[in-house]
Amino acid sequence: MTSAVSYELVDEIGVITVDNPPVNALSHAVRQGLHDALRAAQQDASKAILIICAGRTFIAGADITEFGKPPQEPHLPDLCSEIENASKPVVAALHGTALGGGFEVALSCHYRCALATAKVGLPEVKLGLLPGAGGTQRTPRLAGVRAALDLITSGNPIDAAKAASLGLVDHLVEGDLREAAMAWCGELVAKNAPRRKTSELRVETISDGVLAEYRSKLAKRARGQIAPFKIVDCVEAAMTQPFPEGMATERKKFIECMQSPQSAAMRHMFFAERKSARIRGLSKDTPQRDIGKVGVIGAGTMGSGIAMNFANAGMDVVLLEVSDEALSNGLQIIARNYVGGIKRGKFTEAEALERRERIAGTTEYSSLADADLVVEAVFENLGLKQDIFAELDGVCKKGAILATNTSYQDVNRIAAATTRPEDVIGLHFFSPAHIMKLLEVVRADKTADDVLATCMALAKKIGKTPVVSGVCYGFIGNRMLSHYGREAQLCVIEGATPEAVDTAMEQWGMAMGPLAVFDLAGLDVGYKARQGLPEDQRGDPRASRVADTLVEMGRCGQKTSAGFYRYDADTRKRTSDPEVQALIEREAEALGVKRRDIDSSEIVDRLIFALVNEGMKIIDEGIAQRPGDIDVVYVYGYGFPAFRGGPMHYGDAVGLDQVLARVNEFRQRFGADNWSPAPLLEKLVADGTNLTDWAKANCS
Ligand code: 3H9
Repeated sequence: MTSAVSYELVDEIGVITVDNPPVNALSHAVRQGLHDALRAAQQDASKAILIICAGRTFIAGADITEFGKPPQEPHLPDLCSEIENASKPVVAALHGTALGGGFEVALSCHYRCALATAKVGLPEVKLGLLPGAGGTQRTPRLAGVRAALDLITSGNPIDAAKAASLGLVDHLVEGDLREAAMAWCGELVAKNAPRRKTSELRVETISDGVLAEYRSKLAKRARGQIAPFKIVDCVEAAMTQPFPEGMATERKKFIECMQSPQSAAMRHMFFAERKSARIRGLSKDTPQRDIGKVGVIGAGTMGSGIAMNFANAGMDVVLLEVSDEALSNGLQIIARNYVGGIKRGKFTEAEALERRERIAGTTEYSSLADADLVVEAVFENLGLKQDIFAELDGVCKKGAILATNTSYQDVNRIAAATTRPEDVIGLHFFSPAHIMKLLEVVRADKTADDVLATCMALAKKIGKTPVVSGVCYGFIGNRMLSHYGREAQLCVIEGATPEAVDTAMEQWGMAMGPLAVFDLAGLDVGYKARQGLPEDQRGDPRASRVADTLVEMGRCGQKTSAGFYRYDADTRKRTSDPEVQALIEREAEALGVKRRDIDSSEIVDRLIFALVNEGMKIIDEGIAQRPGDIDVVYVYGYGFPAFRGGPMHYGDAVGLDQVLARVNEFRQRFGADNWSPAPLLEKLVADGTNLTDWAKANCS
């Protein structure tokens, strides 16, 4: 055995226990230990073998930290076939999350029992992979082809009851898992239960048409990704090939995925997301403040969505507005959002009601006196926000956290409006706030450590992915976006149509093209933000020229059914508008811009390298703690494709020397105002290194 796996013979049952915290990942020590224990169990007096795990979960998958390193024997597929070919019945006892390679171990066992609270799944696709230890061959044999396709291409776990209904789990148990599993093993031994080899089951066949339909659905749902299509190929092989050949097909395609840049990008995202929760200079045991009651100021779209997050997580919320009318509008937005959630199957009617009832309305600041946290979400005006914080300073209890949802304003100046700047922090939600995963947590100069630690933990509690940002105009996400958006709009003025720009970016993998995003967010939002800035800080006036004119024509985007595009009032489908094209050509002429053909590779490079270059400056200034944090911001907040790993990972994957060469080319062609290479980019290229290695040495 190894330190990660122990074996004992108890009442005729050979019990193999995996104990490899935190999630019992299948490291080399676990695979070796399982191999050794299986051998021992087959040589002693045991009549059945039980595989069970210590700690919080059954095996949660292959050890992702070993990927990319030379593989060491025993390999997982071989171990799975050793389990299946064992001379005695093997039973898996599942709790927690039996995922990926862990679930494949269970599928190789002859019987599976699970606690009702357990979840099972094959999430490899989320790492740009496919199940590589028989998952694509054994799942369709047990659950049928369609269920296997849904489970493996989505990567989403299912609960034990669903797994049992699909035939993936045989027996649900309650109470103490070990006791219940031992008792069931005893029953199986008593009735001389046979060894049931999953590989020997027949696979039901489905028609080619169904598979073709599945592939065409995936072409939309998983645009640009390779793993989901290889998964369908493997499941098809389970239908058309004998088990050993099917396994060979799976192996070949697994290796292709493992060696793909897409999987490297998605594995990077897995670790970046977990790392982004760590705050440099803050110990893990920093005390946290209790948050039971939350105040939200402003019942617009943002404030209402923000309030729902806290109510959904079981907290009491007071929503404050200046007038009864505005308050009632906000409460209606909330009611509508809950109805939407019921329709989408997010929660039941009763749950929605309970959550809604946790949100009380008020027009009195005194109602916030006992709130543990207040989030201000009024429109972007520094003076107004400072007035609100001065008022909160007078009203709120000692120790309350005072947060602003500002997208752009200086959190230090907002904090300075209070006598307790250490309690002030930025919590920047993304619209729609009750749905989007990203939360930028803005650490101001005087924000106390326990305030920051509390907000990071709270973010997790309300289901967000938090990323810490320092204070600067637009923080991490919107500061970078202003460069991306500038290039998108300059491409339009210089000769590309809005559709050409959006299509190029969507085909590259962005969830939505930039101009369609502007229309969705409301062109008036950017317009007002620009008007609020001194002229010399409004950026390249050529870039916003078309958007400003559209707003002045009353075309504010989707909400007015017209912006860069025209929108169908019912379906919100966008269509191009000749009127906008004529406007673009007029404005270009007025600006003296000679229009030309711009190909999609120039569009993509200008927009994405503008992000990478600004991201480098943000890292250099310490606004972001590490490059991976920026990637998390972009993937979770801006629709950047996870399979490209976020802008900073993408820059590294392309090669920083290539990025710098293109940035310098753009500087020559378009001027140094918009294209000054980041000093960190120049330094890393001069040093012959990349961002990943630099981050390992410089960012904790
Ligand atoms: C696979 O199995 C391939 C096979 O088909 C074929 C092979 C041939 N490996 O998420 P948490 C770490 S692919 C290594 O914060 P939670 C994680 O980094 C794999 N480490 O906890 C973190 O470390 P740290 C298929 C792993 O309770 C710590 O554990 N499996 C792995 O919120 C705690 O993680 C998956 O994709 C791993 N597999 O969630 C499952 N998993 O503390 C991936 C976790 O240093 N894992 N760590 O930051 C998960 O989805 C979640 O971690 C889980 C727990 C739901 C298990």
